[in-house]
Amino acid sequence: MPYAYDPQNVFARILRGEIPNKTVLETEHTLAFHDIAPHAPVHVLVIPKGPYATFDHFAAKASAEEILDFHRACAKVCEIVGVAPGQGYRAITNAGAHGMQEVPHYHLHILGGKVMGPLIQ
Ligand code: D5M
Repeated sequence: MPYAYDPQNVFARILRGEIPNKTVLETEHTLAFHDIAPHAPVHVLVIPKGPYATFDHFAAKASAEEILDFHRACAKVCEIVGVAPGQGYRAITNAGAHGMQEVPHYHLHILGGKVMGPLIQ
């Protein structure tokens, strides 16, 4: 099945400026902002600006420039919010129904500021 993307998802609306966000970092291809319902003292979402629904969609279809920009932005976010270098963090992504993904635009959660619980519950 080909990859699909819903342009009405909430992160697409943030990227179009239709919904406000608390920006941590913006680059040419990437936006990072604070999660609206944080699960930890630090909870930042990093998203590509391109229309990618999941991690695998992004990894398969984005350009090398977008992929590099995204990961360099993630590293910069870790530095800005003080988790790396530092006490560390957890970076996770959910995909699809089994991953319990709520927003169908690829995003990496960067969580920190406390010791995380077990990964699998
Ligand atoms: O996680 C989706 C995440 O997106 C979840 O932690 C809430 C967050 N969210 C939803 N709407 C907003 C807005 N408007 N601003 C910031 N954060 C938001 P998932 O991995 O898809 O389950």
